[in-house]
Amino acid sequence: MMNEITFPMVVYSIPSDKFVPATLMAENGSALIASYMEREGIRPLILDYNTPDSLKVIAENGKDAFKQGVADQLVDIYRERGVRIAAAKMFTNGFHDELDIFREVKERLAEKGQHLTIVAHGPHANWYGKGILRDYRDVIDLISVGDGEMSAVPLVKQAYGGGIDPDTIPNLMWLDGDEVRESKMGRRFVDLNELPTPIYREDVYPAIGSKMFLPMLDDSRGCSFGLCTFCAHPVHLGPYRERDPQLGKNMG
Ligand code: B12
Ligand code: SF4
Repeated sequence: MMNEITFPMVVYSIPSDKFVPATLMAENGSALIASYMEREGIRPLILDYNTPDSLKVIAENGKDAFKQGVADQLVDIYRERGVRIAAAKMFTNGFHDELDIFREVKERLAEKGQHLTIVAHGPHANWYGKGILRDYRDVIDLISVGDGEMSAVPLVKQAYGGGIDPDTIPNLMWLDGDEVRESKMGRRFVDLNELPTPIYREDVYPAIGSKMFLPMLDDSRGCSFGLCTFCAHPVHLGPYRERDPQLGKNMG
């Protein structure tokens, strides 16, 4: 039954050397997707490791021990709740550590016959998605490109239904043999005026109490200029779209 499904969304962007204080801010995109999940009776669980507690453990025990602790915790949660699909937000910071953790989690679950599908999203997954699919095919199964609003719920429903058919879900990339494929549904862009309120409750987002709580107002996405060669925003965020300023005023 759908209401017994837990959908975990891991947020991990702890850099290998210096710490970036902005990682301590509450995570906007996962809290937004959590809202779509709850509407459908799916239980979202945001596992945000960008916290002061993580830094304490790293300072006291070192990074390897910390990573091992994260992997152990994820294995326990995914086993206990029979998780079949999980999300991994990927920033450039912490990218390789996150891969190490998920590789171990996948392997340990597979040893007990539990297959885990991992969908990567976020800035690093968007920019380097094709390379990630080819180079880390043992870890990452799908990449969510751009807006996740239209793809997250169907992915979870299919994962617990008859199996995932990525061609029926927009904004996805995956590896087919050695070729990177994109969904036949193509790219879709959400209407920002229809965005729900992100969920920052502790039962959904257990680490929220230790985050800097400055919620982001998603007032625009995309870029219609799109000519700056160094910039990936036009590629994955699509054309410039604004949210009705009145909605922002009401939310405030
Ligand atoms: C707002 C913002 C911030 C805020 C974040 C606040 C918050 N509460 O989340 C703050 C100021 C904290 C911040 C900090 C930093 N940021 Co910043 N930030 C942005 C910005 C402008 C918008 C991000 C955003 O909120 N988008 C809207 C939300 C709703 O989208 P989203 O989070 O991407 O979520 C979508 C997907 O992830 C997906 N999704 C989510 N869950 C799931 C689940 C499933 C199953 C699926 C299918 C999809 C899916 O759907 C969501 C909705 O569409 C982006 C640029 C951009 N326009 O993307 C840069 C950007 C993400 N930031 C960047 C950087 C570098 C940083 C910092 C490292 C800066 C610094 N030196 O301190 C820190 C690191 C923060 C961290 N967590 O590690 C880079 C990342 C580069 C990279 N490759 O990693 C970006 C891309 C800007 C840039 N071009 O340089 N940032
Ligand atoms: S830097 Fe990127 S987002 Fe800004 S105008 Fe250039 S292409 Fe658009």
